[in-house]
Amino acid sequence: MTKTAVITGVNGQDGSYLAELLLNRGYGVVGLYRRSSSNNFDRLKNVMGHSRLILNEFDLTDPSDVTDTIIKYRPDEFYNLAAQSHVATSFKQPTTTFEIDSIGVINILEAIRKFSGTTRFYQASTSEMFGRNYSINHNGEKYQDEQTSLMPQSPYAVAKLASHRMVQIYRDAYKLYATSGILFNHEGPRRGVNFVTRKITSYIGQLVNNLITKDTKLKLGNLNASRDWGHAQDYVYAMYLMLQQDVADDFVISSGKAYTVRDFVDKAFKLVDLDYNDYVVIDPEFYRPAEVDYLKGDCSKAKKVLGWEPKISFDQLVQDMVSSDIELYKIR
Ligand code: NAP
Ligand code: G4F
Repeated sequence: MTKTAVITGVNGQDGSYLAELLLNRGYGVVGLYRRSSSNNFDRLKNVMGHSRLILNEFDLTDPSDVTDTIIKYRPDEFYNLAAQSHVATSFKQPTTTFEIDSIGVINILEAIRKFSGTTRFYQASTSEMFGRNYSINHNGEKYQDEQTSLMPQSPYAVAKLASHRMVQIYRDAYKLYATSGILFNHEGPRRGVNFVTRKITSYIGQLVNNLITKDTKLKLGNLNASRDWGHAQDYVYAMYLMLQQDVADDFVISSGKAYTVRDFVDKAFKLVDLDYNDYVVIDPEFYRPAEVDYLKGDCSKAKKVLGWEPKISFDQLVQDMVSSDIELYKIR
């Protein structure tokens, strides 16, 4: 029988890749998007019109909308990918961030608990929850895994930590199949342009296509922060696997390698034979009130239990994003 999966944030980066994956696996997918005066379904162009895809307006912060959706579909699987996902924005909009990223998740958990107890729930938790904290292995290397304590450094991370704990509570107290993926940064050509990787590659795409010149500088903030960057296509497969286990649990999903923002920008510019120093300027506007300096995940548990590991390397990721943005701006 066809399984039904609900995806919130279906027109976000991860939502669009996950919709493709589940449709390819024979699911009926209910994709939920937030209404706006200028709805954008560009990321869904590969699946628009698919006979097993239903798209509905939805707002996570509205309890009756959430409850009605659960009652209407009583889905086999519910992937909550909707969020105010931009860390810097969360310092400017802490209340909105909390309403979406925390209260919104409680709305779903409550609706599942009351009306659809067999629905398997996936929550998009984040490595941002580790904040400045890390563990140290026997070689003296810093890393984060499921045992590392969480020390959030932004309103976004605090909101995500609250929902992360709620998922654990609903799993333990009410025996719901509720799981959180603690995903490290994952990117790709569909990444929003205000995240640092895509900001860099979209600048390069415009530069290479002569839509801007060297006089238009690329303004960035902290180049010294390290991130563990993977490809979103690999990471949505891990989400799917997490809901196929006998027992619900939380998993770190990461590449296991850390690079600085400077490494990313250097590599991206070198791919088009340019030196980033000629184009990048530091603008304090892009510094954050509090920064997370170092993220590098150890996903041994996911490898062992889920049989998951990343397939796309850092070099392939940067190449994919640069090539894709060069193509994108060619046709404009
Ligand atoms: P994204 O591209 O920003 O997508 C988020 C989606 O959520 C957007 O479609 C957005 O709609 C929607 N949304 C926001 N508020 C909503 C609301 N009140 N009701 C319904 N929908 C709402 O994020 P992503 O990169 O795909 O990430 C997916 C999830 O994983 C997020 O929860 C994020 O916090 C988490 N995460 C991401 C990463 C990463 O590196 N990408 C790592 C760890 C965790 P609009 O377009 O209208 O804003
Ligand atoms: O690309 P970023 O905005 O991603 P960040 O803050 O790591 O958050 C992303 O990953 C999290 C997982 O760890 C997700 F939960 C979250 O939803 C999001 O997807 O910034 C990466 C680094 C930061 O250290 C930032 O300070 O890049 C630095 N940076 C330097 N210049 C910049 C810029 N970030 C942005 N967005 N814009 C800049 O101009």
